Formats: sequence, C-alpha cells, structure tokens
Amino acid sequence: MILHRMSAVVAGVVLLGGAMAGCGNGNQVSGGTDDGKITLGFSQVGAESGWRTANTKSIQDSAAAAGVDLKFADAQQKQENQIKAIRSYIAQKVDVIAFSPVVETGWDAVLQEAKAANIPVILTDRAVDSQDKTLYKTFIGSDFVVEGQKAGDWLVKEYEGKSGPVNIVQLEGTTGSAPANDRKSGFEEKIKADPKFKIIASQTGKFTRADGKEVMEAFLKANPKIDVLYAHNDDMGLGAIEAIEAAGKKPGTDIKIITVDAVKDGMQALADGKINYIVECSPLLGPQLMDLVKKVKAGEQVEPRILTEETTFTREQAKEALPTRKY
Ligand code: GYE
Repeated sequence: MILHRMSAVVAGVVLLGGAMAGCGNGNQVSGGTDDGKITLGFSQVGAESGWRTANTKSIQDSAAAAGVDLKFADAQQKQENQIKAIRSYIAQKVDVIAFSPVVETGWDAVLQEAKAANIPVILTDRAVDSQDKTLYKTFIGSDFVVEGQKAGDWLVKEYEGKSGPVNIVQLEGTTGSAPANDRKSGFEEKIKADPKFKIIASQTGKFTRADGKEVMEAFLKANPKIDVLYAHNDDMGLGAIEAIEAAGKKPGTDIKIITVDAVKDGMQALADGKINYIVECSPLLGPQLMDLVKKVKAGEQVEPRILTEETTFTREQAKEALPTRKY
C-alpha cells in the first residue's frame, strides 16, 4: 500500500502537466441560479462517528465561508448511495465533485463518467485503488499507514523490557475502507518484529460506538486475558470502554487502549485515564478543500496528494489540549 501510494504521487505529478479542469458551466446549475457561484457536489460517507460529524461541519461551514454552492449527500456508509449521488451531480453538471469514498475498490466506472463529462473530481479523506490517476485531480487527507505505525510504536515502547505474551484485540474500521486497511497494516508492521505481541482477535466495529461495544463484549467473553485494545477510531474505543466496565474491568488499567482520531470525547477519556494513547487524525479538511475546488475550477495545477498534519496525544497532552479542542 505504501508503494502504491508513492507511485500514485509520481504518476499524478507527471499527468497533471496536461490536465485542465472543469468546463465553466457553473451558472447553469444549482436550481437555475445565475450568481456565478461555483457548485460543488459532495458525497459524504455517512454520520458514523464524531470524526465524521466534525468533518461534515468543516465542509459545510467552509463552503458557506468561501461562497461555494454546496450540494451535500450522506451515503449512510453505502457505496451504491455514493455512486448514485455522484451520477446525480454529473447529471446536474456541477462544477466540481468531491467525495470521501467509503471503500477503496470499485470506483473506476463512475469516475470515468465524471471525466467524460469534464467534471473534475477531488478525493477527500479516503483513497481509491484506481490505477488510472487521471480520474481525479488530487487526494487530500491523512496517511493512515503512518497513523497505524504511530499506534504500534507507542505499544512497542510501552512494553519495552517487559515479558509477554501481550494479548491484543483489534477493532477494525469499516471493512474495505482505506483507514481500516491502512491502520491495520501500519500497526501490525510495527509490532510484528517482537513475537510477544499477539493479536488474538480482530474484527470490524464499523467505526461506530454501538458496534465497538458489541464486538468488545464478544471479545471479552471469548478471551479471559486481554492486555491491549487497539481501536481504529475513538468511537469504537468509547463503545468498548462501556463493555469493559460492564465486565467489571478497568479500561486504561486492566486493558490498555489505543485509538485514532482525537475527537473531544476520546480526548476526555484519555484525560480521565480510560484511554492510554490517541493518534490524531484531523477532520478539518473543509478550508483546504474549498481552496482546491476553486483552483481546479480555474484550471490551475494542484498537488496530486495533500497530506494533513497530525500529532499524537498522551494523557497529559490531552488534558492540556482539551480546553481549546474544536471538535
Ligand atoms: O477515523 C473515523 C471515521 O475516514 C479518517 O472515518 C476517516 C475515519 C475516521 O468514521 O472515525
């Protein structure tokens, strides 16, 4: 996956030279308005997590601030709904299409339709596995492999000099999604060097609190000794904390917990000592997305891969960051 990403960047740079954006049809769309506004069709994954809620708000607020006419559709975590939304944006002749692909595979046909209609596409947050890099102008979001690696690095350090086995359970994100695939591979890559780390169970919790809780209940029933939980997002970790407490165990102490995102609720649990470490993933992609929308509409060249800047949080750092945390 890392190699795949790198070749994507190289290919994108080469191809961008001749790539021109949009077709100047902004005035004919959006319910017949003729106000010269850029129309953006955005297909969102869903409303599965605190991260997603913050991401949606960021996109809506920054569209309003940038004077972009936003057509927004929530796909409820279903690829077929996203494909329908994208087709409808093509039919409406929006100026730019952006979307956060729920899974990595299966986008080529609809992306080719957008290209044939001369509508530039921007990927936000999650990647697609399309080989043809001319199908989208750029991809803005985090490096999920690096996030998984950061989680693994913390664990390796935490258990340095201690004997094993260290029994780990993993709550994976939405099956087939880029963050689930990459957070898993990045983490596993870091811990595999030491055989004391054992992933004894790994299952999807669909990035939701409810599923995180349910799957953790099953993990707890099946496994008498769990030392560590690695959850691919805060929400699943928070659901799991409920299951751990209900089982009479102390989250953060009896079972160490690592999560990804750093939304407020997660940060609060970290400050309270129920989560031990959080890898940040920023949902605030809206302002940069609107800049890119304007650029591709104007036919300007954009970087093919735009990485979000992120950090990590320990308990002390969470306590410090919480009062000013925006999401
Ligand atoms: O980590 C999770 C959300 O794609 C980065 O999706 C996003 C992930 C995020 O549901 O909470």
